[in-house]
Amino acid sequence: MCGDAVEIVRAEETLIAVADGLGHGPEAADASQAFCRYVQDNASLGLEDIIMGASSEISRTRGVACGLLRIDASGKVMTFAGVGNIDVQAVSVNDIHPICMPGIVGQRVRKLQSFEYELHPGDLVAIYSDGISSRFDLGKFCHLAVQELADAILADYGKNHDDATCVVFRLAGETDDGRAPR
Ligand SMILES: [Mn+2]
Repeated sequence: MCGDAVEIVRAEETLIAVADGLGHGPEAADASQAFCRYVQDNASLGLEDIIMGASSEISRTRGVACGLLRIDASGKVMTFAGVGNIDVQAVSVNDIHPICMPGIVGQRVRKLQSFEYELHPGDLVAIYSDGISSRFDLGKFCHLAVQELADAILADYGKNHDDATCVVFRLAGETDDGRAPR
């Protein structure tokens, strides 16, 4: 069983959740899936409220590391909040380097912080669990369509002793120089 889980809630806004249950096997999967259910049921809350609420909701489980990424209805603003070893890389005109707070959701979360960024058409963003080595350079994969890109990152940088998750999106619309992004 995969100890990681992903939830993507698409309404006016888009919410992407990546969770890595502590350890591996069924108990890790139980934790990450419980986290994702909470996200699905509470997708309209603020990111920090989702994480705090989930932390008490899943306290009977081993707990998870998580990353939550929201793209607003305009598609122009991205917000991120996370706990533990979930990482984000982006190729954008802006510097997008959010960090996760220390802790384990479901066990102890002391402090949360969210990060807000402006997005532009063509921006490419990857959010991934620590089963993917963070040494990869997302910019080198830019020429690929998003599914191929996620597959390539998993194939080239997935660790073989951990569950691995990688979600990639590219913002649609016309880029500033008039090119349509792939
Ligand atoms: Mn992991």
